[in-house]
Amino acid sequence: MLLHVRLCGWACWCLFSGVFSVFSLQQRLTVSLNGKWRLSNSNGSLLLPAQVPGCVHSALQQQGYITDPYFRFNDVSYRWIALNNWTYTTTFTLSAELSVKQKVLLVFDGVDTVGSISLNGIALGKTYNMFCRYVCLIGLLSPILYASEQRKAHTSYVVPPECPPGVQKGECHVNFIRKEQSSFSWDWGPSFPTMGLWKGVRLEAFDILQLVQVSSVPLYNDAFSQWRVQVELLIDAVQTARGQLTLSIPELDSEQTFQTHFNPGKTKSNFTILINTANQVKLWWPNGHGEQPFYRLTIRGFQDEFLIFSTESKVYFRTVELIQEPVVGSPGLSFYFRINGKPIFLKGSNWIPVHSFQDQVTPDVLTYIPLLPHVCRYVSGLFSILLSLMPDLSVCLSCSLKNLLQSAVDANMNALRVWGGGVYEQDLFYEICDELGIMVWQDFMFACAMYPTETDFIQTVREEVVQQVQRLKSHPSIIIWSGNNENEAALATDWFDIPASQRPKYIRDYVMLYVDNIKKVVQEEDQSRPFLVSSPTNGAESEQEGWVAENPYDPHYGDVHFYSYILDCWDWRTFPRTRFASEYGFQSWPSFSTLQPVSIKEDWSYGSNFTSHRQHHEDGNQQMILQAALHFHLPNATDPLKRFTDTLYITQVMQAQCVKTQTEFYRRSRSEIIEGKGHTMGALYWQLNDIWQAPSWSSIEFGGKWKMLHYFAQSFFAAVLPVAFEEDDTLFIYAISDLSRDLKLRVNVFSWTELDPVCTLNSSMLLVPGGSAVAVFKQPVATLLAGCGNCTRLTCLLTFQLEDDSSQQGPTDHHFLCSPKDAQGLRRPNITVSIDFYSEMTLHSDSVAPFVWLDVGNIPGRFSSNGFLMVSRNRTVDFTAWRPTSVAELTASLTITSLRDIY
Ligand code: BMA
Repeated sequence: MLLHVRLCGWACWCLFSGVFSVFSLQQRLTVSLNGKWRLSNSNGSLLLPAQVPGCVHSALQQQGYITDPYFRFNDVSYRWIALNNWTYTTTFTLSAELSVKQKVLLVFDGVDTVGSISLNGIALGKTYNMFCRYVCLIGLLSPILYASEQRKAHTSYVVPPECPPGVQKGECHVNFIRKEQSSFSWDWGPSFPTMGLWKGVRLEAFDILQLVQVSSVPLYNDAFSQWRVQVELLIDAVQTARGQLTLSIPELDSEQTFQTHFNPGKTKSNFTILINTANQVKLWWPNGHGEQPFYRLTIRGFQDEFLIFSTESKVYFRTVELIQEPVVGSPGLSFYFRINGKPIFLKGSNWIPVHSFQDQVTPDVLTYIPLLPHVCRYVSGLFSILLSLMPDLSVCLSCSLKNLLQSAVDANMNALRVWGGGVYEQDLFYEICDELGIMVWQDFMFACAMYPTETDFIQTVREEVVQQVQRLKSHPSIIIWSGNNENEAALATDWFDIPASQRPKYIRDYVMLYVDNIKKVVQEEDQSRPFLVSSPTNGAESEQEGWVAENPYDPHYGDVHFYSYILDCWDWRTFPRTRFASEYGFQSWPSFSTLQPVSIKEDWSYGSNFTSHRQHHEDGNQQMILQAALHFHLPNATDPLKRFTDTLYITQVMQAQCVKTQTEFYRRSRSEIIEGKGHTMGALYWQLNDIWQAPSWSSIEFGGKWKMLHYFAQSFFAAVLPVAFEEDDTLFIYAISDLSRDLKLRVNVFSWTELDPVCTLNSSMLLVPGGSAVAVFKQPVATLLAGCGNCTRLTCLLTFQLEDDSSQQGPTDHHFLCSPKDAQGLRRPNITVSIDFYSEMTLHSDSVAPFVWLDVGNIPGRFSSNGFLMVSRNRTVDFTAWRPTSVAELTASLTITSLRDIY
């Protein structure tokens, strides 16, 4: 059989005819068509092998037609690829066994994006939506040309934005194609409008019926104090058949059998299994609040006592509620999540696509490889040989889902928002989130744009939503569905200069897409979790106002996105005291070792063409420098490379300190209402990860390396955290705790010139209830300094920590009494280091050193802490390598930078 896929994009289901006969379960056959296909461009001048799943860019690179698409300016140089049409072709033999089946389906799990599929020259179907599974043959159209044609055909009114801002070097009209919206460029990402069979292709052949999809949703009945599990089966049957279905969760002594019948074609049926109340059900909890236990659910189908299918899946029990109710002392409504009845503060960040080419995202489960001291000592030569034989691990680590999600949890996050301009992530992503206790705020894939509402567009979106909700709803990690990113705000605050007379039409379109269709479909498919129409939104209040609130950024309602690059980020008064901060952040540059492989020497200055090419946010490079200059001396080295790397460093210091200040403000606003605002219950900064090597808001670089911000996040998201701030020259320190604890505070006052504290203050023990932020210290700064040697704001700084009876609880935090650029007595430190065979690094410093940054270049791995304030002579830090390394390699690669080293 000759299978063609001309690219444009869906999952097609193609039906092959078969001979009727009755077979049992064992005769269901699946034949993978993944592997090597042929790929050609429209005039046939390029013909090459291509891996499926994969995309055209990856195939061209793998076959040596192009070099690394991420190198220098290749995002623009390789635009020709997405302006062409491409055809994927394969041949396969239909085995005798397969061809006698009653039904044979050709299934495409993901086609990117607009395509037509033919088999032996016969057209089978067309694809239009990257996010749908199609059953059918594929030729792919240029997504850029398709989007532009769709735009041209839409003559009655404009659907903005027409194009992204010039600084993004992107392509236009991405809102006209159901494809990853950021693939046409974003303010942190390149334009690589991909094409390909980005998920698997297979033949499915069966008799009688096959189980296409199983999902299960646990529901709790308060009145009866009983759990039940709603099981939904999507069954494809060849003919009407009667049968029995048995659901069982043996560990909970629960089993039920149902008489049922299967109709021909694809049908959905729901069954509910009641959980035996004699059992104590173990609940799934978010990270930091408990375990993530699951139970095995077995589903068996019988016909005439013959087993015709059997499958097993995991069930996790938890409830989720989004609470929007009046708040005492505050106008508006609360906005927080209750999991298993417990209010939970969401700590985390926003997730964007891990790679421009999704086929290069790896599932890799990292095994940490510690240095083996004895082996190392004697066979260090062997290690070098091993290293040279290893594949380039940094390539796969960069895209490892496990590595990124583990990094989120290791930074004490309990939530991630899968942002609406990317992709619905692969199953593995949600499975890992289930296992790690990461709560997922799941957007639907619409962002920063208006969308068409023609019938075919709405139809494909409805299919997309049905498929995605059915695929994902069994995951306890997903705690909310959210319709879009910032489209309510775009309408409310008129991003696209829509004339007042036309506004009602756009609002009608908005309501039609997100409320009348997406919301309705989601609620038909899943009643077990809340749905929000947009982010940011005023939630229930937006609904009252016809779904587009006058001000969706109102801090008294819903969630808020807040960015300000110009205002001083050390001044917490500039931040909105919102109910829930779902986006906020500052940019920084990744480290030199991340940039080096995609650049050359002439690129390594802050004013180079490369540096401005990779910056996709208007004035971004300048904003970082201006923000940094508010509190720090800027790098002034005469050596151009040192000046460049010092500049990368200072942008990371600035970002880490800014996001720390803002996050601490949100966490300490949890229990208070001030001037009618507060009870903040979420802090998700923008953004966790990067799609390529470029400046962005991320805390993890492309390649998996933690920026200084990510090390800071480990502290500012800690379960127990002390936070200091000033108001009218009075110093306040709050104890914030996710857990109920008796805590006391210790404050150390240091002079910038000395490594021993000038004085120490201790508070008495106080009960800090779980889930609260409590003031534990209040003193005018002048009084505090007067009692502490000759300290002034310019000569001294504070560190502080919480302790229980026996030990320190949570991290040590710091508070500067002036900008470090004004600090008197801050000297350039001499920091020496020794590294042992366990990759433990012992640092020795001869003076106070702020923002001490350890960097081992391109050795992948991470430190136990980094970017810290060194106020002691000695400090040990562990380095966990993600591939074998040696003391010699670490020693040769290690650089140490602190604030005073850059000027
Ligand atoms: C928010 C996001 C993204 C964007 C980020 C930084 O608006 O939703 O669209 O990348 O800000 O500008």
